[in-house]
Amino acid sequence: MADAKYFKNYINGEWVDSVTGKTFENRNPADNREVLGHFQASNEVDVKRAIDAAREAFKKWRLVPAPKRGEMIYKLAELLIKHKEDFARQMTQEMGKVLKETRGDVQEAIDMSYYMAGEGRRQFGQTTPSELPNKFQMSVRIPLGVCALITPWNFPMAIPSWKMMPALICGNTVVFKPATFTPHSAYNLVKCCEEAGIPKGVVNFVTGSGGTVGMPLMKSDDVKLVTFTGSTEVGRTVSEVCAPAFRHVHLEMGGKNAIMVMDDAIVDLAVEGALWGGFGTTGQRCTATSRVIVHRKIIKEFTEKYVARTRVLKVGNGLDPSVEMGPSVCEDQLKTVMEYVEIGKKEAKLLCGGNRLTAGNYAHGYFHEPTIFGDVDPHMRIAQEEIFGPVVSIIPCDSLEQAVEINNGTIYGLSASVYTQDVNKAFRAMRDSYTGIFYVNAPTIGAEVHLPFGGTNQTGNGHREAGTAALDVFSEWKSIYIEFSGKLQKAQIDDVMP
Ligand code: UN1
Repeated sequence: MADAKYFKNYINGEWVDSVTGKTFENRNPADNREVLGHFQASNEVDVKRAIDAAREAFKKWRLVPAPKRGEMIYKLAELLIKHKEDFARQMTQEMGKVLKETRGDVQEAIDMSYYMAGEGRRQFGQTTPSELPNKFQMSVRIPLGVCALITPWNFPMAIPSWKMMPALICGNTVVFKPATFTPHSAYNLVKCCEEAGIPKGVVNFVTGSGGTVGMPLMKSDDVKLVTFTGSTEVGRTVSEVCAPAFRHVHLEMGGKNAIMVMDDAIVDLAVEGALWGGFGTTGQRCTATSRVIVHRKIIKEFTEKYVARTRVLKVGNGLDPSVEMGPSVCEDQLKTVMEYVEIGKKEAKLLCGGNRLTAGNYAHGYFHEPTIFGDVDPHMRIAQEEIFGPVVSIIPCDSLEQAVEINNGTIYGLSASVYTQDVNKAFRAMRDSYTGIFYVNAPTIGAEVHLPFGGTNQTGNGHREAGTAALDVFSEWKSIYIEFSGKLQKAQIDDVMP
């Protein structure tokens, strides 16, 4: 383990040490004895250098034709394909989710790169008639400048790509601060940027903590936009720190997502959905299904089947292809899970799971049994607060209307779904659920890159990433009026009617 690799920051096209001379360890959550690498514990001086490099590089990058920028991003996508298997394995090692899912994570970055490469030839604006004769008008997108990307550990390559690719295609330069639990996946992405020929200073990479790297990024007047994915609590801080300068802030935060299972649903399908939505990524998705609202007429059948399937889920090291659920990402996250399980035991009825796993191969990892609570009241803490772990609450309901009301009754609004065979119910649930994402006969996870991703209420601040909506985050509109009348014409004042 002593030969674990030593990784550097990437500033202005050079791989450099932090001025602090300090590093932090990246460890495997499935076996915390395993040190995977040493990463720079950077500070505000490193951050300033990265911002200066990005500001300087912006002068040229914004003038590179967008289709050319797209070609580089396309090349980056091809490099991700080439390295997909290695990157997936390294991701499983550093954050624990199973190999199938980490392959999906890299694939999502590939998808986003191809998608945004294409935007190099679109980024459409509007042309519109003028109210005056011999006058032309249009709107065009312009880049903002330096963007700070502060990204989470649960989708270590996908989510950075949701931010980086639209930022770059719009002509911005970036300083990328990845989560401290997943610097290796971030490094892999940045290495591909370098190899794809993205010019020096356009993508800068600084590792370290939120306090020493994230905070100076948020406070810098040279940063035009901060895009952050993480907890609602930290998002509030980002918002507050950026508010005095009116710095643009894009936030993607917590969720308390629900599946609504109606009495006409195909129960087996709903069970599979709740299993994947609840325990995929060990419940560590902002879109994870943490509530299942089930019609009383079928709740017995649903619960029995769901519990039976959950009991046999194989928990373990995500590199083992037979494993279905990996560990929590770290000790703190596991503690949070355990605290909520204790709260749940007092509030509701424990149906399965409920314990940390410590025997045998589990001894050095952050493993917890997939856990289900029944008889949950929608107002209980386990039904209201984001847990970010393998804990699901089953909440009974008597009608679609009641299910929707329960679904809407949290401070979040990311994703929701309904299982029903009745098209009328499906459309009503779709219309009345106040969430940014909605599924019919599918769980609350599984978004694709070409539709907007984000949520209502305290999940977000009104923006969306992915899809063309991402372009609205990473560009400003400029409206342009061109006179070819050869005279002064006055909008709203001249009467041009014959
Ligand atoms: C997240 O929930 O944290 O929609 C991101 C999905 C993935 C992304 C999830 N494509 O499930």
